[in-house]
Amino acid sequence: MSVQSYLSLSPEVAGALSAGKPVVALESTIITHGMPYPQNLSMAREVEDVVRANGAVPATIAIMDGKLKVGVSGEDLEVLAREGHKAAKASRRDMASLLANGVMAGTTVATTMQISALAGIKIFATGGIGGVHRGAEASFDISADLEELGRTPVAVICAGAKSILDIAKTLEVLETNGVPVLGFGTDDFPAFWARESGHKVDQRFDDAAGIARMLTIQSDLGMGGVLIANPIPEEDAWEASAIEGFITQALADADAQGIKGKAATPFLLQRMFELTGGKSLESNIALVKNNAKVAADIAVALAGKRA
Ligand code: PSU
Ligand code: MN
Repeated sequence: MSVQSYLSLSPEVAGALSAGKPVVALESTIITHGMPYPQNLSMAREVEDVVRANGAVPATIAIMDGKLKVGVSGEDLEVLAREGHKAAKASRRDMASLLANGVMAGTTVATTMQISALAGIKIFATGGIGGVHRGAEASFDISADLEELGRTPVAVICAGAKSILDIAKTLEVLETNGVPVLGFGTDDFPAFWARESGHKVDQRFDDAAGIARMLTIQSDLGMGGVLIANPIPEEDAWEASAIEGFITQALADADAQGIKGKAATPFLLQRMFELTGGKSLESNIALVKNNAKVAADIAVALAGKRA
């Protein structure tokens, strides 16, 4: 069967894509594994609303009913949010097995990029990407997101990488994989809850039009993904020093409980939620919405260039 036969596009997304209208992909592991219910559901709905309010069509992507769904319905969003950790977490290697067994799954950044590319979507907004975990020199735990960014031509708008990861090593691997790391209005690569990590981005762009020009050239050159790092809004940001203690504690807890592999990121996010009395989640939701806005602006600028 053709690749297309595994895809199921909502009528709205299919219509927008064939008309050349701006579309922004959204991932679903953030719904199933990244946030607790019911905040995950309200976040998912609000982020779709932000994309619409800024002139683009949202396409939340998930694996459901034996299909790669692009633009899940309101009911499907609710099913994903309630299912939470009972759903699978789909990375690149899981896709064929999940489809073969008809298993429901949230899609990670890597898998959402893959499915976006199959559907013809160029822009994708999320919170934070996976990266090189602290201690990776022993565990070898490096997210498949970094490899996918190197090969799949989709631009990912994120708030950087969380400092539960090793940000310096994450940036090194992105460089090895040939991934441009752009700062949106910043020279410093943001650290998710904090606006700065102390590490530089490759290039800074101050508006969506500039990014759209860059993405057009990247595509003309036949190159892979681009990472666009957009700092969390000032009013929702933490000082790096204020959050480091919680991160150290969360990492120590993961170690003590022997949490590793694909369970690591969801566990650390949940521990951060508990340790910060829910404040890490409020910031997380704010930064995802901020990324959705920038992604919609870039998608609109790109659609204008093609028109
Ligand atoms: N970071 C977050 N929230 C998330 C994730 C990362 O703040 O929900 C999810 C994304 O889907 C990302 C995945 O692609 O975790 C990375 O998982 P891993 O480290 O196992 O590759
Ligand atoms: Mn991993």
